[in-house]
Amino acid sequence: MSKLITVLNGPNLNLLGQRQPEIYGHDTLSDVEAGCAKVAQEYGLRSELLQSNHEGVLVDMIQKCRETSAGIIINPAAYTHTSVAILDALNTFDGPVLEIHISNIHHREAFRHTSFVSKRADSAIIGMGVQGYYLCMHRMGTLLGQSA
Ligand code: CA2
Repeated sequence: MSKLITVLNGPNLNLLGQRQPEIYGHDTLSDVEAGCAKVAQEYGLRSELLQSNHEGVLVDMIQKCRETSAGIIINPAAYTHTSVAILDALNTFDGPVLEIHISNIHHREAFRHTSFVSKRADSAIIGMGVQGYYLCMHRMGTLLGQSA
């Protein structure tokens, strides 16, 4: 069975492609799911995309990854800037963790300039639109020693 990469998404990202396209673009989360699956397949990996608007549910999802997943790609959305609980959960996960932000958080309000998750993430991609998810998946392929 091929290794699973979990792509976790935080609050409001279910609205991707439906609001604020000037910041987040036109692609939906379903488009991202399909794009991630395609790149994962190139590396002989599988991917699943999950989204929740609730901090505790995201913590539960991360804990489950300890048993199911070889790597985590995470866009924690607003919880990026607030959640010690998500950071603590990620610290219990042994595999690679890659952080992605669609927008360039450093060009935005000061409260978006800090990331708790970056304390744990092995790398981060910021401000490359949804392409950032696919770049993270390529990086997962490399980190997990899979050839494209
Ligand atoms: O740029 C990113 O990916 C963010 O993680 C997105 C979060 C924001 O709180 C972070 O500071 C940066 C917000 C996600 C909201 O997603 C929406 C998508 C479409 C329409 C409305 C919200």
